[in-house]
Amino acid sequence: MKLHCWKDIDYRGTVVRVDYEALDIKGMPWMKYANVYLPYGYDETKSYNILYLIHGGGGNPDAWLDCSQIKNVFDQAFYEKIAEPFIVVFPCFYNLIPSTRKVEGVDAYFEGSQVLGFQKELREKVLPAVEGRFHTWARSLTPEGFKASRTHRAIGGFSMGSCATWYAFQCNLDLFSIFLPLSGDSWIVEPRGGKDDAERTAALLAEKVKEQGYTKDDFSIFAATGREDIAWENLTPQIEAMKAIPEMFDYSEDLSKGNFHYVVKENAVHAYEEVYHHIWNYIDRLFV
Ligand code: FER
Repeated sequence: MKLHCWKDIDYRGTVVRVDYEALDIKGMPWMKYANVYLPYGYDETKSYNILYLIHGGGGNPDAWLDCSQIKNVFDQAFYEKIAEPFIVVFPCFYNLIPSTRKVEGVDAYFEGSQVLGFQKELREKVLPAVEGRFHTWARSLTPEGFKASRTHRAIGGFSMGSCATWYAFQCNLDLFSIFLPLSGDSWIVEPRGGKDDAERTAALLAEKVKEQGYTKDDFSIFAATGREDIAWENLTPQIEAMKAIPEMFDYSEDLSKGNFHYVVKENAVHAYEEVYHHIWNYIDRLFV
């Protein structure tokens, strides 16, 4: 895999904040925000591809930007024309202030329910707020407008954000066509189901594609993790079980072939500063 190397870039993108109203854990309106990266030279007369990139457990809209060199990945890739400039959105999946969560470790069922619940917020609140303010391929802020532009929209995330990415695959396939689950398995069956019930996880994911009215030609998955990452043992069995359904998940090591890829970074642990390298590695293959 290609590793990212930090480079000073003359022309940098900017990060702006988009506020939007969502619902808190009691169902009451409350204000949230997403950070939005606009590539250098953002021109509102053009239509941009867009990536939604989700934080891990305990994170927030600043986590990716604070804990990795992800901004430099985009600045550099766009400056060097490795990829066409796209917009990147860093939302937050929680519907309560993270500091009020359990501090002693992660409650998997609670985290999983937050990530699943966020799918509705993405559809109804985040996409309209962001794509209403910046110019993407969505020609209207309606379900039809988002559906018609789904090939220009990607979603990815780290850890619980990877779980969110798998949930988007199973219930928001009409919004997104490109998926980057990084260091987290699908919890479609149960927490850690990618490990404990890999076959059923893979079969259900395949079924969800059909249920949503799509085929294997309608998506691509760029999964990744690290060999020393705590998610490796959860994600790898799921990937293997998905490979066993090639009529839906057409695996290829060649990123220009198939619809399904998995890269494991040697010596890498469960951290933003490790997984962000995978975005650099995949960046020229996302919107092609
Ligand atoms: C996984 C391993 C770890 C996973 C999530 C985590 C969704 C989350 C850990 C944390 O938030 O500390 O396979 O899958």
